[in-house]
Amino acid sequence: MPKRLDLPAGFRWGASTAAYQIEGAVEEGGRGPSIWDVFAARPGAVRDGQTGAVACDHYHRWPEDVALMRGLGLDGYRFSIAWPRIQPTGAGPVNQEGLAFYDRLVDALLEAGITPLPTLFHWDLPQALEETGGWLDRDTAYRFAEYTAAVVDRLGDRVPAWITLNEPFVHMVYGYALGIHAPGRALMLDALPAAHHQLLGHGLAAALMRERGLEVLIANNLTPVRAASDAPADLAAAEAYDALHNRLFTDPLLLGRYPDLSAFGVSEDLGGAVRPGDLKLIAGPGLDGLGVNYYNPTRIAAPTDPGLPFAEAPIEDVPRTAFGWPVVPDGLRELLTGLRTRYGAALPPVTVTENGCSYGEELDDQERIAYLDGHLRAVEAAVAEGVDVRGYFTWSLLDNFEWAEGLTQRFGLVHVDFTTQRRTPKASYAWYRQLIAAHRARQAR
Ligand code: IFM
Repeated sequence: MPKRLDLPAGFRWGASTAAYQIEGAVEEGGRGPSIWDVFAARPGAVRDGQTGAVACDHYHRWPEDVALMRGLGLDGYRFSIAWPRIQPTGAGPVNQEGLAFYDRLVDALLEAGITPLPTLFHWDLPQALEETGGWLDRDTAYRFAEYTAAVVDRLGDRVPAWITLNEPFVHMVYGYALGIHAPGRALMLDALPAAHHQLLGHGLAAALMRERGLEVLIANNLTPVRAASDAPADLAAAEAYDALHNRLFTDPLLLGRYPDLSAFGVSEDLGGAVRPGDLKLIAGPGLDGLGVNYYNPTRIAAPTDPGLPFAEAPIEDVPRTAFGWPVVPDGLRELLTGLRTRYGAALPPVTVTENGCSYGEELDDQERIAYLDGHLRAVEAAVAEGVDVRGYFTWSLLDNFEWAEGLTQRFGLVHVDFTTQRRTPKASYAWYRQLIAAHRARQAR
């Protein structure tokens, strides 16, 4: 039985997924190729040569997946919309069959009493846009707004709140700076325009969603940054890393300015990418909610290589997930309270839009239960310290395609046999269901 958690009335319980990680059916329904189809086909790009071509076959099995969500008693489901299903070439005519897929999904969720929380961009850029520069090209931001209009005009009558982007930091660093995710460019600091253009796309999309009375959120991957020691060189390195990982993606949204990146030798206009008026557009009248994706803290030391102003240091003496990620639940409390300290009244209500862990194939996944319990206790502590946290969406509903790691990292509450597509709820599924039911029963009293 889950232990009692004191979370506010109306706290929303959810689970998250993303299109390329679960849908499969990459050549069906008029979908065009995405950068992930092309990247995953490159020899050596993804572990064991796996791709998202089938993944969880959710495109065909979504009714079963909605039934699993209903069984959990979720308040909300965060999924992403595949841009190449809506605009196969990233611009121009809208593919009605693509919209119809999400239309049916939204209706089924509502019928199951689950509020849809769609993300408009979770890394699967139409390949045609990569060929004109991807997010390095300013024009992609305008194409993103055009695509957003097509989606919200169809679904906005039933979907009140939207997430524009998922983890623009990870997309920029892994996709454009290091080349370990699609589109596979290794530009190091020359990748920074991809940060600005994603945020510009957010700003343009947010403006048109607000005109339609919709709520706007973004899901940022954030990490509390800990200096390896109190030595000035370590502290300065930690500050530089914090500016790059966290502040680059929240300061413009919440404060209307970029952080000081001079430690990287980068100018305030990110090498000329920022034009007059952009920051006003990005900040707009403010977000309706900040989505926080938390996995672990980061420990930073003074640089060992002259190319960057920081070096990552290991976090010692903590358990690790199958991915090797450190398990530090209190880092979530530290992150949430740190956001409030940093942004004060400018911080909108927060929703934890991702948090979870990969472990082996066992159905009796007690490690996952302990992980989730620990992190929810960190949310409870942050709420007790005054942070306005409105919900928790675990990553992930299903075991799925974990990007460069292929099908080897299992984050699901539900086990997926990728040969038969059989879904089997794990012990964590029953635990989460009981937790949600107990919370709801207390509210009803
Ligand atoms: O699977 C990813 C997800 O797509 C984005 N956030 C982190 C998850 C685990 O790596």
